[in-house]
Amino acid sequence: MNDTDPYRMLIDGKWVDGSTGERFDSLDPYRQKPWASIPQASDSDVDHAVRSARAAFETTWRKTNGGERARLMLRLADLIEAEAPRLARLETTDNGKVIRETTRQMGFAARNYRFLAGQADKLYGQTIPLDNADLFDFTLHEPAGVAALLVAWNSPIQLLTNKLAPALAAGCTVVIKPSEHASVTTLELARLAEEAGYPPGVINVVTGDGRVGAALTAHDDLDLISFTGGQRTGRLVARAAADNLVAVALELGGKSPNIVFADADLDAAIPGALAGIFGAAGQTCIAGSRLLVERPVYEEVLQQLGERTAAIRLGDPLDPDTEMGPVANQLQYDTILDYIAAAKADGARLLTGGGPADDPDLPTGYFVQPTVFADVTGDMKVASEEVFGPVLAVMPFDGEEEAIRIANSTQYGLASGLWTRSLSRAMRVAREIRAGTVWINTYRTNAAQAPFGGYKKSGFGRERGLDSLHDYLRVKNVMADLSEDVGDPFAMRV
Ligand code: TXE
Repeated sequence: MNDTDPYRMLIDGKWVDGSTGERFDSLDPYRQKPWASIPQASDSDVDHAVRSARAAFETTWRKTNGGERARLMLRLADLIEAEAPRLARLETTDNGKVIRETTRQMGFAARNYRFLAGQADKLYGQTIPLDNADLFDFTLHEPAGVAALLVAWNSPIQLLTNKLAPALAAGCTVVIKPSEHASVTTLELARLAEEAGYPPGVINVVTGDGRVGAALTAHDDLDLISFTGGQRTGRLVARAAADNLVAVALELGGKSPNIVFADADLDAAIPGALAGIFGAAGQTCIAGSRLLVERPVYEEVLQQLGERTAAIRLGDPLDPDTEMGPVANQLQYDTILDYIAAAKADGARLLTGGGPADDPDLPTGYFVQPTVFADVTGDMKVASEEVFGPVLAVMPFDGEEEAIRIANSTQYGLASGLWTRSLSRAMRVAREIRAGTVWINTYRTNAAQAPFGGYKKSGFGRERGLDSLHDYLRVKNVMADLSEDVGDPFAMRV
């Protein structure tokens, strides 16, 4: 167990156990041992959290000026930065992501709070000149209200920050529900927010499994729900939002294409392909899990990719030299191995990997070998379904048109990458790809300023960048008649 254990939830400014006293263990996926004890919230805890968020919003928070919101966000960013090594260690222990990645993610989280802090006091409306000069019209950008923020286990702080930073900048209050597989850093971040000076009720955290998510999303006093997770749960969340007519934003992962044209700089494209699928052991929503390679360089790419993949260093995720850690939990481990078996059964050619890691230096942990399948065709499961693990499907193509057709052939549309030395080709293809992100000659590169989100069944709503504020604001139009002329009450005034 660790230094702050057992953890408690934050509701209405108080650190509490669940009202039933029920708890569960969070598992360290490398040591395969329980390492933190987390409370399981009851329906009444969830209700308490939403009511406190509502009370904080209505009584004080929605009137807090943007300068104060910016100040608090900057303070939170400083605290995250100061605590980054510890937060990274905790997150790595909780979900098995390598420390070099979690360390960078903590710095990136701080950057995101700072970027949107800069907007908190610049939520300008517009004055709108109308046809009728007697009318004076302007807009106000007001906070949407109480937001439920639900996130998955693969990057708890980063996924939460994508939602929490715009929510706080806009002036919403929040109830956060982290994944039961990795709740620790969310609770640690809530502690830092408390230290930064956020008033009670503005940030609440309820922990537990899907029952808590279901109770939260079914609550009838929310103004919006923002969810990151799998499609199956995403549908349930959207249904719950529909029942209460609450706004909803969904980020549901992808099956992103990473396209290598024959004129690409392969010295850059091969590491780009590795980054796309083996970064975070493939457990990222933006994983470049389909590598499309133009026929003239297909065999060369396979050969280099196979060699580089076989040399990936697996090990303790807390060791800075480790390149790939274990996958995050037993369920994910089993799911990934099932997908590998299905790819073999479907006739994909196994280039490297293809099963549980058998290295005797890895005595414990949910380790899956980094795996590459070649000659994958569109009808195979591994070409269309999100594996969420270190499994790459490589497919050959002939020419730009076929690359675009294959790239757009799944139900998803979150991210994509393309590698070419031709600027005009890069721009042409970028316009044709139906995805919220297109990377050109890079992959898995993020920026606080750049918006991120899905096309098609990868979801809707945008995170990061200025666009992220839209989900958390409401636009109010205010129109004043300066003429003092009553006019005809039975005809619409224009
Ligand atoms: O996610 P879930 P899981 C994909 C990936 C993975 C699959 C399942 O393919 O294998 O989803 O992962 C909460 N109402 N992604 O099971 O179930 C749950 O407690 C409301 C892609 O971990 O989607 C957790 O907090 N909430 C994804 C959150 O939903 C409910 C990232 C996400 O869990 C709920 C992660 C309910 N009825 C997995 N049931 C991405 N976008 O990249 C559960 N939850």
